[in-house]
Amino acid sequence: MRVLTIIPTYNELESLPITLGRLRAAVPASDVLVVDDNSPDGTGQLADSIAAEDSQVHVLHRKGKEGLGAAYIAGFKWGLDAGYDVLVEMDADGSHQPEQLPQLLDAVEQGADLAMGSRWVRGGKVVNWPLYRQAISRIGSTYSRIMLGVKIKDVTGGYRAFRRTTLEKLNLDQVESVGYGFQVDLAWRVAKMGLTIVERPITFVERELGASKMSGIIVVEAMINVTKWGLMARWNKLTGKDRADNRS
Ligand SMILES: Nc1nc2c(ncn2[C@@H]2O[C@H](COP(=O)(O)OP(=O)(O)OP(=O)(O)O)[C@@H](O)[C@H]2O)c(=O)[nH]1
Ligand SMILES: [Mg+2]
Repeated sequence: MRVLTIIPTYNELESLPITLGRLRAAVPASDVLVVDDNSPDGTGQLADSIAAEDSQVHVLHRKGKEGLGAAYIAGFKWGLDAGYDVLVEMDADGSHQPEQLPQLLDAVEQGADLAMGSRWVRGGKVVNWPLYRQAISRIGSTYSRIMLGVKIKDVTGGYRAFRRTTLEKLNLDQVESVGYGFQVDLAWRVAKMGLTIVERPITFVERELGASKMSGIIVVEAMINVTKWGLMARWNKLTGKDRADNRS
C-alpha cells in the first residue's frame, strides 16, 4: 500500500518540524504532503526546506487561508492523481500522534474503507484538554450521531485513513468545506454509501505550541449544518426523494 499523509498547516512554524520528524520516524514508508495556506509565519517556506532534504515530503502551496476542508480536498486530489492507495488526515500540531498511525493503516489493510482515530471509544483518551473542550466534542459527536443516524462515536475527529477507492466514490467538490462540518460531512457521506468504517482508539494530545484556529463560530456553524442535513435527510425519506437519489 502506498500511503500519503496529508498535513494541513496554517501558522505551524513551531509544531510542523516536530510532527514531521515524528511521522517520518514512526512510519517511514508514508510519503507526506504539507498543504499550506500561505501562512504568514513562513510555515510554507519551512516545509519547502524540509522537502528539499527529503524526497518523501511534498508541499502544496495555496494562495490564502480557505479553511481546513478546502486544504484537505486539494490534498486528496493531489494524492489521488499521484496514485496513492491510502490517504491520511493528520493535524500538524501534535494532537494526532504519528506513533498511532500504524493502527489506522492496519485497519485499512484489514478491510476498512475508512479508519478513524477515536477519542470516544474504549481505550481512547484526551490529554491536556479542559473539561469544556471535552464537553463540546462529546456533545457535538453525540448530537451529530443522533441527528444523522451514524454509528461513529467520534465523528468530528480528524485523524483518519481513507482507502483511495472511498475518496474516489465521493464527490469531493460537494463536501462542506468549513471547520468541523467538513469532518462530519465526509464521514457521513462514507457511512451513507454503506462502506466499512472502523474506529480505533487514539490518545489525542492538545497542542503545546502555536495558536488554535478553533473558534466558537466553527462549532456553531457545524451544529447548524448537522441540524440542516439531518432534517433534510428525514424530509427526503418521508417524501421518497432518497430512493430517487439512490437510483440516480
Ligand atoms: N491549510 C490550512 N490548514 C489549516 C487551516 N485551519 C487550520 N488548519 C490546520 O488544521 C489543523 C487543525 O487545526 P487546529 O488549529 O489545531 O484546530 P483544532 O485542533 O480544532 O484546535 P486546537 O488544536 O485546540 O488549536 C492544524 O494542522 C492547522 O494548522 C486552514 O485554513 N488552512
Ligand atoms: Mg489542534
